Amino acid sequence: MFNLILFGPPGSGKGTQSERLIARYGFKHLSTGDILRSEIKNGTALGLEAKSLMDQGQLVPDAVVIGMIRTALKENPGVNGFLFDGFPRTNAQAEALDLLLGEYNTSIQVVLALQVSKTELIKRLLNRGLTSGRTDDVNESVIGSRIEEYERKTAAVADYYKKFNKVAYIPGEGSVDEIFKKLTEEIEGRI
Ligand code: B4P
Repeated sequence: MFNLILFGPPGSGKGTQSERLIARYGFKHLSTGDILRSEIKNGTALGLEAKSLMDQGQLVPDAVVIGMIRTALKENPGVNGFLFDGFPRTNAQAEALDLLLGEYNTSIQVVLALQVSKTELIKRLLNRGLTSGRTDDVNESVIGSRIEEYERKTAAVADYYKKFNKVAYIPGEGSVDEIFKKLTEEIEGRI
């Protein structure tokens, strides 16, 4: 199994590049953002709890997202690898993920960390907000809070994986094709 994390701030291209990586390599895509938005759409209790936090640009509690990933791993036996998109977002989530993968005798091979300037992130998210219908993309102050949450709680996740020599930094500005090429080069050097 080849498991990877696509890492980066909100708007860095995780969702965009995940789609292409899945089409190329057949990984099972696990996006905690997508799972949470589906819970909201279905009006579940978990969705209701998540919505108010997401609308303010805050992270959903660790226990909730770790539980979602535990379920997703159980529901997908026999895949050739997982692509984690938007997870882990805290060190507690990273530690939990290592333990969960250990239960299946597997681990994370690489963390691909997309690097994008703050100005470009804000521009992309506001632009997506024009068409996405995502309430967390339309308001610049909510986008600012998401970037702050990233700096405060998520950026340190890269340091956690650096200790195990698993992080590759990828410039995330330029065309989607150029960035995809760099991601595939990193993956193919490790597969
Ligand atoms: P996510 O769904 O993970 O959303 P995101 O980080 O905003 O998006 P992403 O990074 O995938 O977007 P992309 O760049 O592809 O999270 C949403 C919320 O859910 C979080 O704020 C949090 O509240 C909650 N949540 C999720 N996971 C959680 C967890 N593990 N723990 C706690 N809470 C959690 O796309 C952005 C835009 O850029 C697009 O319009 C795209 O077209 C454009 N773009 C992409 N690449 C580009 C390029 N190269 N050039 C120009 N534009 C580009």
